[in-house]
Amino acid sequence: MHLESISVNRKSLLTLLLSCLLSSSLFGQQKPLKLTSDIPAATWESTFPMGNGRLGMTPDGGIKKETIVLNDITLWSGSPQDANNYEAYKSLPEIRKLIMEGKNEEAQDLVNKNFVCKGPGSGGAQWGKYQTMGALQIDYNYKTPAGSNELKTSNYKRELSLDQAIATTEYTLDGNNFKREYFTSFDDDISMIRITATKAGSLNCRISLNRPERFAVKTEGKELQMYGQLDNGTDGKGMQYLCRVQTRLKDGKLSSTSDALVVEGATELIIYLSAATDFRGFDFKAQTKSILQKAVTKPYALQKANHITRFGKFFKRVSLDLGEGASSKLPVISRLDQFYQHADDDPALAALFFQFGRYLTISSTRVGLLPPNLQGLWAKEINTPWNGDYHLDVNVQMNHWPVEVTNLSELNLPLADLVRNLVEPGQRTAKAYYNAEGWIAHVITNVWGFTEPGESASWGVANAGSGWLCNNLWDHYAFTNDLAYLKSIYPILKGSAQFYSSALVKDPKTGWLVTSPSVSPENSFYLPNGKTANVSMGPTIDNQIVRELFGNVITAAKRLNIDPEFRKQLEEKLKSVPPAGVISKSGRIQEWLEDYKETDPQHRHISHLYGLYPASLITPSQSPLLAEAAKKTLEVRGDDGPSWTIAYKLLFWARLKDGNRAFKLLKEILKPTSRTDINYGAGGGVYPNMLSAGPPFQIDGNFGATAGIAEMLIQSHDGFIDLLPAVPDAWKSYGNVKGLKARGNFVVNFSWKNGKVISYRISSRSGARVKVMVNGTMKEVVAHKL
Ligand code: FUC
Repeated sequence: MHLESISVNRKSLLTLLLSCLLSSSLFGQQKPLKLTSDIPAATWESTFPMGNGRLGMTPDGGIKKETIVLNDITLWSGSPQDANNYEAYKSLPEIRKLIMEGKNEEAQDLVNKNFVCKGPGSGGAQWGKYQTMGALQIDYNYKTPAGSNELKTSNYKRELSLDQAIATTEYTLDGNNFKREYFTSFDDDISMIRITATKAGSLNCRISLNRPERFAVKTEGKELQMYGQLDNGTDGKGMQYLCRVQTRLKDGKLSSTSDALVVEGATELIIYLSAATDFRGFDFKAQTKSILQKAVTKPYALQKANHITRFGKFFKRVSLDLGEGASSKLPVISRLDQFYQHADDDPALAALFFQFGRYLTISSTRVGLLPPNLQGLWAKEINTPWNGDYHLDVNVQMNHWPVEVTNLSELNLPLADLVRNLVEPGQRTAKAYYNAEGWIAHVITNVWGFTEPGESASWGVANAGSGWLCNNLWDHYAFTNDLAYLKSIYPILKGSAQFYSSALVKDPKTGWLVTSPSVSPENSFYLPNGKTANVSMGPTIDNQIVRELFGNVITAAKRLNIDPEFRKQLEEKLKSVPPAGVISKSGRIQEWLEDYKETDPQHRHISHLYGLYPASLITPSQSPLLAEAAKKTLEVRGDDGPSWTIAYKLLFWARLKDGNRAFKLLKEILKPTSRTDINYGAGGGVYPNMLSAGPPFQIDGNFGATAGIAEMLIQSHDGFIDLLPAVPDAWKSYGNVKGLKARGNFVVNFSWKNGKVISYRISSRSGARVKVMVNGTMKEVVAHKL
């Protein structure tokens, strides 16, 4: 077998070379990856987000007054709590009996009474919230001529460079060019802002810190500090945080008031912001001090270069070129407007959006810390929507869907850490409610390890959360082949499988083993008596998740050569787990064990297609009938919804190999919007900063769409690498991608023209053999050794 780096045929290669020579856009070159705006951000949703996996910053680029919202991914109110109802298991037999008798609404009443968490759950202060760290405010004094209040600025520009993770604001005032450069350093772990003016000594400003609540500001010499302690829901002594600000000036003078730093007559000003919390006992006071002390003495150019290099180690792993766009040079808001009208004209916007998703992953999580929450790590408020927590019925999983395929593998590990911390509390919950072995987490969690059912039966008793998380953890192994990692997560996966294995009940009608009680997130259905309920047994998503989890644990036990007894037990049980899908009378995938009519046929959750994506239980080649039924399901659900829903639909259609339909959904998700009200129905899109709008801002739509674009270009869930499985007409003429990952730890580069792959290169560390589908032909190749 020869090493494979093929030329598909000479003729097409010649055509390609020729077109490279003739066209100004060189093949394989990525377009500049920038978000731009020609006005200051009037809303937070127009600010460009920056983050180094811990610290976040969103400057609005204001000319007179600049507000820079600050974040630290660990800043949470609330505290650990035990909200288990230890009597709940006593109601379990009755709840299950009522469900088996078709009295779901009565069962639901009983769940609400005895089978939810104790206390207010996610509505309580102990649950907590991911909160903003406040804001840095810079008030500029331009010393305008006497009597004139007006600032006549020109050449205003804000930019965010995705490949450097640096934002800038520039403008001219009275012939003086001002420039601000911002980054959250990947090297010094500090936020930095460098402000320059071309006219010597013309920079005057006041620097202050504030927060909507729980903050105290003071200066200590030339250092500005903000300290606060959040509510923990018990004795008020919750998490503490500290921000320290110091500056470095070229020319001019720095002074301090009791609560601000004042800069006069500088030509250059560098602001260093060091911040931290005492999450997990972190010595935040000492740490912020030593970080700051080191940073302020370093040459700025070196700091900037080191930041770019460290960030680039992640970002540069993948490049994507889909061709030049007609409006590539325009501010992002105008590009979005035009894209919605004429999506085919700006393929570069899709590439930009894809890379923006990767940028957001790199910026919002880091190894050893927390996974991105509902807002990544960017929150401007105290009362963050849905507490800015972790939802386990799609949202946190979606946040991780692009991670492996877009070559950011290690950024999946913070999720594994979060899940590891759920095992112990989840064991208590498994016992309290199901008298079962293993561990379970239901539908929501926080940094405090909450695993109990939510406070309402209608959504809170979903059984699939922990199994779904485990399947996400498995993906990291599937993509990396890392046996040491598999060994480390095996106890987590096994514990989850133990839960389902001991908690499943036999459905007398079919003999299948199913969960009970549970819900299909967060939908409800009509009972034959006309009443409605959410609670049922064996909703399809649970069956698919259990099937996948058992399969993964069986494979893991084999690969690790351990646990033969448990493996056999699961193999036996798996025979009675319901199939990947049941086709309903209407030709769709049935959402519940019974063919109930749903109360909301266009419900935003499409949980019963879990088997199609992210799992590979339903594929057009292996299970064509189920794939057809999945299409019908999607047709009835429609194409709209909150942005995460649209992204999920994009992924489904990509798996169904319908590139044009996936592209239609990409267009939907890129619909410009400014809505920030809480929305459960139609209305998703993106804000002027390209962050996704549920509305309100919720980052899963960005991550889901990024995974979706990848899934249109490459798939590897069916035992082979499929190149260009769902390419839409709009991207057919030409494209080039480098660095995507496929399951089995392969790195894949390829390019195409007129919808056909014209060259590809598959590499791996082991130089393994792999099957690859190229232009409809299956090949078996040996990967290049990395
Ligand atoms: C789930 C979804 C909602 C929203 C929330 C954060 O509950 O049903 O639409 O995304 O999470």
